[in-house]
Amino acid sequence: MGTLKFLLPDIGNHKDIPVIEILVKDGDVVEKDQSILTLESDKATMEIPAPAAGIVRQLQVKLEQKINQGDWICDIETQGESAQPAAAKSPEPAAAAPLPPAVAPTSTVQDTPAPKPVAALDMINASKPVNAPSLGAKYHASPSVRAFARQLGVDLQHVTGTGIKGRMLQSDIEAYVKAVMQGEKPAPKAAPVMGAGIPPLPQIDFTQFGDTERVELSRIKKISGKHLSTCWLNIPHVTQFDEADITDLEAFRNSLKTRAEKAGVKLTPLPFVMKAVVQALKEFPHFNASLTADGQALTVKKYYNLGVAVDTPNGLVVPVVRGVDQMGLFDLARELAAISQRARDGKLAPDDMQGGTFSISSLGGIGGTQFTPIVNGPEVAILGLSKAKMSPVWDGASFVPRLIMPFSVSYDHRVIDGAQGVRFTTRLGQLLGDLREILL
Ligand code: CAO
Repeated sequence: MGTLKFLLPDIGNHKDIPVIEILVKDGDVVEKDQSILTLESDKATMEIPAPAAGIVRQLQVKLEQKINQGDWICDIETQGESAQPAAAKSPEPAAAAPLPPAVAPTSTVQDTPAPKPVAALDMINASKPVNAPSLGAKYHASPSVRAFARQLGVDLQHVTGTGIKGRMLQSDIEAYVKAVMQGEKPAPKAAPVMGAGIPPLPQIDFTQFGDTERVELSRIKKISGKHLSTCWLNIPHVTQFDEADITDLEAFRNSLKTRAEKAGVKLTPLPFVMKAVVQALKEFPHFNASLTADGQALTVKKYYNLGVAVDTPNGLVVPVVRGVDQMGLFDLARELAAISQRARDGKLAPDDMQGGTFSISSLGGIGGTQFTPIVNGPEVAILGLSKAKMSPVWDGASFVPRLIMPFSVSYDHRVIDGAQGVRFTTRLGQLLGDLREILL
C-alpha cells in the first residue's frame, strides 16, 4: 500500500483552466485511466485520468477553480508497492511531468463553434473519436458522460443538464433513466432509428427484477456477433429442411475405419458430406457464388472452398478447407482435424478463414433435429447438419430401420429461389443416400 500524490500533468500551454466537473469524491475507488476531472479551456474540454488504480484521498480541487500544471489534485492510495512514495512526499517531481500516452488527457470538441482550436488540444482531439451525432454531439457533456449515455442507449437530447452552464453530468443521465423507468417521463419513441433503419432493442434495468451480473463476451463472440448480425440483416434468408438416408454412407464409413485408423485419421460423416456438397455445388453453381456489390450480377466461383463452423471454448469460428474437390476422404478428415484443433487452440491465422465459397455447420455430433443456420455472407448458402438417428422407413412393403440425417440449407433469396433451393436439397439428399452418384 502507498500513496501517490497526483499533480495536474502537462496539458499544453494552458494557464488557469477552470475545473468544470469533478467526477470523483474522497473515498471513491478508481481504476487507472478513469476520469477524475473535466477541465475546460475556451476551445475544448479535457478529462484528466487517474494515473493509477486506488482510493481517492484529499481531493483538493473545487468546481470552477482555475488550475495549472503541477497543481495538487488529490492523493491516490494504491494497493501495490509501486505507489511512488517519493511523489507522495514531494509535490514537485514525477507526477508533474508530462504523462505517458496511456494516461494522457482525453478531450472532446466543445459544442460551441470553435474559431481556432488551441494547438495542443487540437492534437488530442484529432486522436480521439468524437461521439456519434445521434447520441448528442450538440450537447454539452464530457466524453465519459457521453460514453455512459451511449452505454444506456440514452439520447442526450432528452436530458436536462444541471452542471455549470447547463453541462450534463452522469447524475443527469441517471436521473433521466430513473424517471423513464418510473414512468415519470415517456420513454423515447423507437425513432430515431439507427443503421439500416432498425430500431434498437429497449434498454431495461434488469436489477429491478433481481440480481444480475455483467459477463463480458469473448473477443471472438464480439467479432462473430457483428458479422452474424450483418449477414442476418443484409441477406433475406429462407431455410429449406430435408432428410438424407445415410445408412449406406455409414456402412461405407465403417468399412473404412481400419484403413482410416492405419492412416492416423478419424473418419466422421463430415468428409463424406463435404464431397457430396461439392458435387451438388457443381450441379447448382449459383450456390457457389456471391452477389456483386451492385446487386446486379453473380460472381460464380470455379473453386470449392468449404467453411466449416467450429465450436471453440471462446465461440464460433469458421475456418476454410480449400480445394475440397481435389481432396480424398482421408485428406479431408486430416485437414478437418487439423483446422478444428487450431481453431480450439486459438491458433487460426486470418488466412485460414478467408476464401470460403459455401459453409457447413455440423451440429450432428451434439444433437438436435433441425436448425436454421445463418448464411456466412458474402456466400449465398449454408448447410446445417443435425444428428442422424435410426428411423423406421416404409419401403413399400414394410418398415425398415434406416439411418436418417436431418439437414437444412439456408440461402439468400435474392440469388436462389424456392424451387432451386428445394432442388438443391433434394439432390444433396440423393448424393448422401448413394455416394456412387458422385461418380456419374
Ligand atoms: N449424426 C450423428 N452423429 C454424428 C453426426 C451426425 N450428423 N456428425 C458427427 N457425428 C458423430 C461423429 O461420427 C463422432 O462420433 P464418434 O466419436 O462415435 O465417431 C461424434 O459425432 C463427434 O464428431 P465431431 O463433432 O468430433 O466431428 P465432426 O467431424 O462431425 O465435426 C466439427 C467436426 C469441427 C464441425 C465439430 O467438432 C464442431 O465443432 N461442431 C460444432 C459446429 C457449430 O458450433 N456449429 C454451429 C454454428 S451456428 O452457431
